[in-house]
Amino acid sequence: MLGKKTSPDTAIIGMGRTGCSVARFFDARGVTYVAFDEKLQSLPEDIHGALRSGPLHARELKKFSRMIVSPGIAWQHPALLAARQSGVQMLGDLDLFREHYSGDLLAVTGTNGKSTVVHVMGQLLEVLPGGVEIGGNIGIPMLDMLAQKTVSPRAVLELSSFQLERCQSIRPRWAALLNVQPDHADMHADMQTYEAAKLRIFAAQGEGDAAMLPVDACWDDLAADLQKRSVRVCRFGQVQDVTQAGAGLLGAPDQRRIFWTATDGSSHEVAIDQVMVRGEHQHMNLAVAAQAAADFGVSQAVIRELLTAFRGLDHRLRYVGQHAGKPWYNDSKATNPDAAVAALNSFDQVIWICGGLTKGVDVLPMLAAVRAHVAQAFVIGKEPQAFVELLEKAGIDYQVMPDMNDAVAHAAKNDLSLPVLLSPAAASMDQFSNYAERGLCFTAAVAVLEKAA
Ligand code: UMA
Ligand code: ADP
Repeated sequence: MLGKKTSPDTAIIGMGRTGCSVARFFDARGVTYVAFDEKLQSLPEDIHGALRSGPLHARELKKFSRMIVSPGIAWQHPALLAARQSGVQMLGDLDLFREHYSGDLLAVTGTNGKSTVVHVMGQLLEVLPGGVEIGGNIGIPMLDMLAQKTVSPRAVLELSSFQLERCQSIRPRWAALLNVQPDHADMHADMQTYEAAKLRIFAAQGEGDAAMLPVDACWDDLAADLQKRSVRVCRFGQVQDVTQAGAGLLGAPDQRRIFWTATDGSSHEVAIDQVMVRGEHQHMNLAVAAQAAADFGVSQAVIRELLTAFRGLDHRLRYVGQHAGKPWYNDSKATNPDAAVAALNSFDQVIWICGGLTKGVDVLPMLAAVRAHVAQAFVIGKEPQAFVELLEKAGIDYQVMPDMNDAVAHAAKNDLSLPVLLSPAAASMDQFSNYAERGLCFTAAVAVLEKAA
């Protein structure tokens, strides 16, 4: 499909990490293209193609026969829509990856937990001969994975709804949908469209493939459809006994265990008190990763060892330390309400730092969790109103803070020796360049407390 041409019939739209990796991929194969970006003024020096900066116009895009569109550009962007309607083929980098990768593909999607699951799967599958590559939305553009001298015989991709939405076809040998929760309402027309994008992960699966789905009844029809297509379906969730799911959590809270199923049908467990990460949501993520590893032949001993050694990823409900008489937790990656609810539910009572960009998502569904677990709140972000309404409704004492440093300083002054939890329930880009910068700003402000003490 990749022909060598002198006059480019291919456009790359969006020259962020994805667009640049597509450009390098084409450069390495002698494929010519024109790169478009609405903001960038120049390309990195090692990229050969020409850049057209400025607003995208349909009349210009219609001159190309195909486009590789970056995930961060709205699929409904008027210029893209018009070009699509006039017959221009639009693909994602995932289509190029699928065409050029011949190993076993494992893919993970869902609103929350993807990076954690992909990371743990990466650590577990690494022990197999030839190891594993991980990439995709986790931050490693997937075509970069193909640029290495030796490419592993298996790859795990974290896939966002945006990547799945613009991919024509993908057939992972093993695929997991972790959950679908409200997020990205500013980019998808509605929840149905968002969910439909995520479900594309299973669309081409058939005999010999495996799918993991939550045990909740809302996924029963999808499970039945996949089974009709001879896909091996494994459900996961919190259950009473191992006959109800292939993987998940078992037992009362004080006797909770993570379990998964080996290929011979035997069930395996790790007790929660041996696991370092906090929160049922994180334990469930470990169960999914354990199941993937078991499906691909990783030994039960290795799975158990890794699950008990895993400390969690940075900015995902990570313990920062004991400062000013309180334990501090960084969950900056909680960029939507469900992630923050999962964090709040992991504690009895907390002092909560929240706020940022809601991306059009309603925060009021957090009401019950906020009432149950928040003793006092500090709201950051340039649009505090939604959080103010939530906290007023919940009857929780709160203050709006100009920035993270103030929020941390005020939280430290609280007399209660409760944990302080940064779990914003919102994106960070109003005050930070990304969630990681927000998390680092939080941990730096907490470290200052230590010095001041
Ligand atoms: N641009 C335009 N017009 C637009 C929007 C963007 O020209 O209307 C240009 C920007 O100027 C910029 C480029 O497009 O130069 C940005 O491209 P991009 O937003 O697609 O970002 P990438 O750098 O390619 O990163 C993407 C993912 N980003 C998004 O989906 C928003 C990264 O996920 C991913 O790690 C990377 O590809 C490699 O696969 C980040 C993310 O925030 C972590 N993902 C979202 C999330 O997890 O919630 C989905
Ligand atoms: P993603 O890559 O999907 O954003 P991460 O593993 O980076 O997932 O976690 C993002 C946020 O979601 C973190 O705050 C994390 O604690 C939270 N989280 C992880 N798993 C779940 C889950 N199953 N339900 C709700 N929140 C979750």
